Amino acid sequence: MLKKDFLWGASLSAHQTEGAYQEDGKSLSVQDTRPRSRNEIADFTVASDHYHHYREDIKLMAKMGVKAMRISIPWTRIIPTGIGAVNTQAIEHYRDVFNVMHEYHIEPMVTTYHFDLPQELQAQGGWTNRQTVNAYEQYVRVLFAEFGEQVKYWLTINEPNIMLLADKKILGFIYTHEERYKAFYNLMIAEKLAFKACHELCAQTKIGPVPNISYVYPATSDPRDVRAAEYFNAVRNWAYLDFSVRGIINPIFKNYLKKTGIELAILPEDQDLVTHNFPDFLGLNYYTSVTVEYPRVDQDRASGVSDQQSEDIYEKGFYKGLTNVNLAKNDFNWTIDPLGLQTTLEVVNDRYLLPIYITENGLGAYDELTDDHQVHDDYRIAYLQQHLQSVQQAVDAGVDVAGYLPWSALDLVSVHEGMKKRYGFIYVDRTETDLKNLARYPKDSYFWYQQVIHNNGVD
Ligand code: BGP
Repeated sequence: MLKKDFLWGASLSAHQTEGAYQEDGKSLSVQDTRPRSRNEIADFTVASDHYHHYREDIKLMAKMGVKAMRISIPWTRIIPTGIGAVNTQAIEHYRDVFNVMHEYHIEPMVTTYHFDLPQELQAQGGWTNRQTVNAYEQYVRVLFAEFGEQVKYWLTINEPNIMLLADKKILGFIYTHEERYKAFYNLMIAEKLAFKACHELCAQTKIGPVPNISYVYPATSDPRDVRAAEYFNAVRNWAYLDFSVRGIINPIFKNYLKKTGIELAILPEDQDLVTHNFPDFLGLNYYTSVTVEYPRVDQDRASGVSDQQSEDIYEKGFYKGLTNVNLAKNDFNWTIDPLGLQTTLEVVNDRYLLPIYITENGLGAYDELTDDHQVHDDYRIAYLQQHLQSVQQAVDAGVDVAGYLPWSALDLVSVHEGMKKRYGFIYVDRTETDLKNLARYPKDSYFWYQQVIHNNGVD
């Protein structure tokens, strides 16, 4: 049974929905400048035009019955130069967004940063440069001071693990091994500074990290495969949460780094910050599980280390991802593993014992709008239903899951696949190349979720 005050919601990120990419003083982020095909550039500049449709979108969310809505604020709107002057027009915009949410009794859950670093900071080394940490601290202090009264739930940095491991796909460039773990350290310090600033500036507010956590399975019981899974669990999952919640560098991760030529330690001047500032809850994004084996043959690494999809994972001498043949796949070849969510929740609970909000979970698919403006997305309903059953089983097993905010509130531009891959409860009428009229149409899953919220769970 879910708690009476279970936080039902839905999620979005700014750069995938807002558009208005150069309006009201916004500067360019790495999402605006990363290399894309021509069609895709047209995509991101307008996206779902949520910047101009937010009133309508929030109203539709309210009608669906959500109690919370996760959005992100673009750093490039608040502080266009990355560090320095604050853009008051942007402050007014988000003040109104939160006012509208409150009008409809929706709690905002706000991600401070979702893959969209100001280009100006990227040009100076981005997360490999410690200056970016100082800039982030200034930025989040502005957010907490301006919106601390309006926002009860803050999320720090969206999926730092996927951002670093799938760098090519998400950011458009590849980190060297050294750079990746320099950036890891700076991101983790930045997050600690956000915990500290939030607790100092807004006492009524709660803050948590938001990594993508998927339990990693060994392909077989061959002890080498089991060790491969242990390594990848540490590199992909625990390194991040151990830093945030326990204030340590995960030992298996540390050993992995050492074997690859990197000595990572918390700097003496950061020690106090790291061991005294912790999250109030965990935000957790989950799409599918991951399966790895010990790599028996050496191969070239094409890009990064891993992606959400297992086939891309490779690190010589440690692990190699492979498709789990026991699982079904979605339209885009991602495996579907609802039981994996239950396992992930139970393991995360076992390790960290904090309330968990599922801040992303959903199915990307090719949706079709009928002539009478309906979308019969029974496949999405099936996916969400099965994952919610897993959430409820985890809760029955003692895990404190406090909310569910699936991806996504409305159709948006997918990170990997543009506009053709849809996740929303609400259809946005446009295609990859044709902006059409951007009208909003609730899908079948919208009405299904309305009922789920009303019943406080699924059967
Ligand atoms: C997560 C991101 C989201 C979202 C989602 C789906 O990693 O936080 O921004 O995009 O993945 O991925 P995709 O859009 O590639 O299907």
